[in-house]
Amino acid sequence: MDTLLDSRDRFRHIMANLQGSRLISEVDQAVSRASGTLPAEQMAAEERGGVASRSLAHHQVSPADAAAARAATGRLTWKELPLHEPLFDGAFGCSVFQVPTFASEAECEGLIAAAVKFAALYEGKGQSLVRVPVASNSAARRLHSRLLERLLSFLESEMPALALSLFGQDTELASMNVSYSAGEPAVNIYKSGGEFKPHTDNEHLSLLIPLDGPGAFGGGGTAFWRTATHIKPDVPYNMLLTPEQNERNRWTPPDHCLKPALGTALLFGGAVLHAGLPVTWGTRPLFVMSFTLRPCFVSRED
Ligand SMILES: O=C(O)CCC(=O)C(=O)O
Ligand SMILES: [Fe+2]
Repeated sequence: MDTLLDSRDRFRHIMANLQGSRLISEVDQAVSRASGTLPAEQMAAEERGGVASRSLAHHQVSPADAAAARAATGRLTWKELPLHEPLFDGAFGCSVFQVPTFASEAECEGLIAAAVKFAALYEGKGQSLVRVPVASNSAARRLHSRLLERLLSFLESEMPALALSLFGQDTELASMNVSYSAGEPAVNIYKSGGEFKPHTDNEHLSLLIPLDGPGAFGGGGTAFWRTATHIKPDVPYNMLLTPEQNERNRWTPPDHCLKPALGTALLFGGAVLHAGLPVTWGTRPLFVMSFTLRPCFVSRED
């Protein structure tokens, strides 16, 4: 009974949040750069911050990092790309959200530098996509913690209805337990020929951040499909496609391909079908993090 009431309350809360909310259609929010503080400047201020005093679900975040994350979310705007009509008001699983300038240029550069330094460890011979786990080095870990903190603050303050529907709460997200898709968070480095075939990430939320602008490579970009499969109807479909079935000439064209500016966050739910399209020249570095948040239960000794 309690559970039923809880879920009804939760639903009411979601609907209340949606009244007049920005989530119903594609809307650009007004830019609130009241302070005019640039992320790079905030970063410099953060670097002077003190020792970690609280943990962000496995991550040590300095008070300065946490404060800067909160301040930084106020300047962020977002827009929604609905992949198809939601089945009901407040269904988020079928949209891609874009948050420009989510990561600063300096943060993108820092992640590239850290990934490139360790790429050789994860690179197979002739491989055109290398996935460098953030766990491989402390510089990348620190940048990842900062981005995660910023994302959770952003969700709490700017997209509480989304947070509530995904995680079951819209506050104290940083105290929840976070788990990631295997090998993530990571920096994907695509070279010519590199691609990521269509798939779903199957976690609560995926965050992609291009670390370099669309001028740095040809081809590439993240493709999205509206439907659960990208295979033409004449191909016999099963959940585990053979490589032959998954040939590109058997794909239906993607419904969208996004190549946003460096530092833009792309956010989407775990059921959204997407792919990294083949890079034809240059290098395409991308931060990727698919994660799930669960309540942090504390065992009690009676
Ligand atoms: O390259 C992309 O845009 C997509 C990458 C991706 O989907 C992944 O790493 O899970
Ligand atoms: Fe993915």
